[in-house]
Amino acid sequence: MKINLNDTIIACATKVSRQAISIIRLSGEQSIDIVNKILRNKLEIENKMQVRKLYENNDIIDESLILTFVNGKSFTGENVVEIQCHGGILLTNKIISLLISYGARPALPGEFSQRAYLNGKINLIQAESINNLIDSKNELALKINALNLEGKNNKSLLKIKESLIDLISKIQTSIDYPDYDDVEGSTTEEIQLELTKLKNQVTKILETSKRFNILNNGISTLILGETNVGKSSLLNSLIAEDKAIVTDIEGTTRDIVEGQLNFENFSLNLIDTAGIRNTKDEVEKMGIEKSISLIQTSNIILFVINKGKINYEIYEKIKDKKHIVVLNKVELLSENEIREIQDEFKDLVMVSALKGDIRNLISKIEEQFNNEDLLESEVPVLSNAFHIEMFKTILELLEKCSDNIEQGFTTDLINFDLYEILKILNNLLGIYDADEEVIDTIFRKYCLGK
Ligand SMILES: Nc1nc2c(ncn2[C@@H]2O[C@H](COP(=O)(O)OP(=O)(O)OP(=O)(O)O)[C@@H](O)[C@H]2O)c(=O)[nH]1
Ligand SMILES: [Mg+2]
Repeated sequence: MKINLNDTIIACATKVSRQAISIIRLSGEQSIDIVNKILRNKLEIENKMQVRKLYENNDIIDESLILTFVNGKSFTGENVVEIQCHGGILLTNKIISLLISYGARPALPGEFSQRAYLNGKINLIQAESINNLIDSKNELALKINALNLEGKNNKSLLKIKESLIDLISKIQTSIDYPDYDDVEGSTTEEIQLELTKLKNQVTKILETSKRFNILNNGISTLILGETNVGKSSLLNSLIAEDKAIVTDIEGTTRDIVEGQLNFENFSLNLIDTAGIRNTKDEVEKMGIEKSISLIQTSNIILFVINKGKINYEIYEKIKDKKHIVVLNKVELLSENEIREIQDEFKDLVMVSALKGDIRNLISKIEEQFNNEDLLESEVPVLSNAFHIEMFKTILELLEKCSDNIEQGFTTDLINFDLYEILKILNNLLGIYDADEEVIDTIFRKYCLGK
């Protein structure tokens, strides 16, 4: 369905429920006219807060604070009216229905943000960070999403774009003026150097984004080990809740049990699994297979061991992934026994899930996920899978350009791919007239006086 962008749209920005105030928002050319239909004292066409009585035919239905945004000074860039009416399901719905009957159309999900993007008020990444801000699970994610919303990404994206346009225009100039062999920076070595710089920047963006997304969505943390080592006890102790069943019977946990643990700067999505052992029980076997298959998708593994309960086969599978070896039931071991295990696993962390003594593990986890640097980083952070794909395509195109130069292809072919990249960047930034921009740069920076 093609949506009509000339419509004036309406939606309740707050939940429609029994509450002190509901905020009904309209956006579009007709916003003020439509709202005026339920007022006697018409709205002034200004950026202003105005108090008005609302009417249904001759009956007063409410007195509300109304905010008007005109001359592009709104979130969407269109005329916007926000009615802060008294809350209540019936009243809120009545006002919305009345305004729909006077010409407003119910907004589609995200349509206000979509209009803001189309009118150049926000870029795609900012639009995404609105969702993320609302869904933030921890303080750091909240701060980073707020910075993205503010447009922190713009600066860095614009810088990349500037380097790209610079490169395109140098190449273009050397194509257009083949006799003029003095266009600075257009030798193949210089172009390769610029491409490498761009590739490094894009790779950094993809890496930072990956870290941020793990942080934003929760770190998938697998608790793995032999039966009876205390995995479920550890889960319960970490989340301070009796979520998983704990018994001294081997093979108690057969399916996964999940729990969430929020730190100030990150969250763990904990997954307790079926203990690993040789078993004839079909259900337990399936549980064990599931535990092992989760190794691939987890971000970190807590490999839980006890004396004589170390599964080396599993350790081989996880040792090259991010992991922490956790020696549980440490209070049952002598110093000698501990030393023997420590000789094998230098970095192990000792805990007693039963006694709730898990401080060492918490500190180790905090060390591993110190993400404060993400806040300072000037690198843009992408959280939408589609935007990440766009950047992966940019990287592929840059690599293709490098390869093409290496193989001696002409520079016009390279510029063709660079233009593609520019289109993708412009799309993210909400700008469309790529060609004009390049021409602008040629004339301003590389005018050859001909
Ligand atoms: N002494 C001591 N006992 C513990 C500790 N942690 C767990 N246990 C006991 O060890 C037994 C097994 O604990 P679980 O948490 O069920 O072990 P599990 O690894 O989940 O076992 P499966 O689900 O069978 O794989 C229970 O009796 C717990 O009370 C600990 O730190 N110290
Ligand atoms: Mg268990």
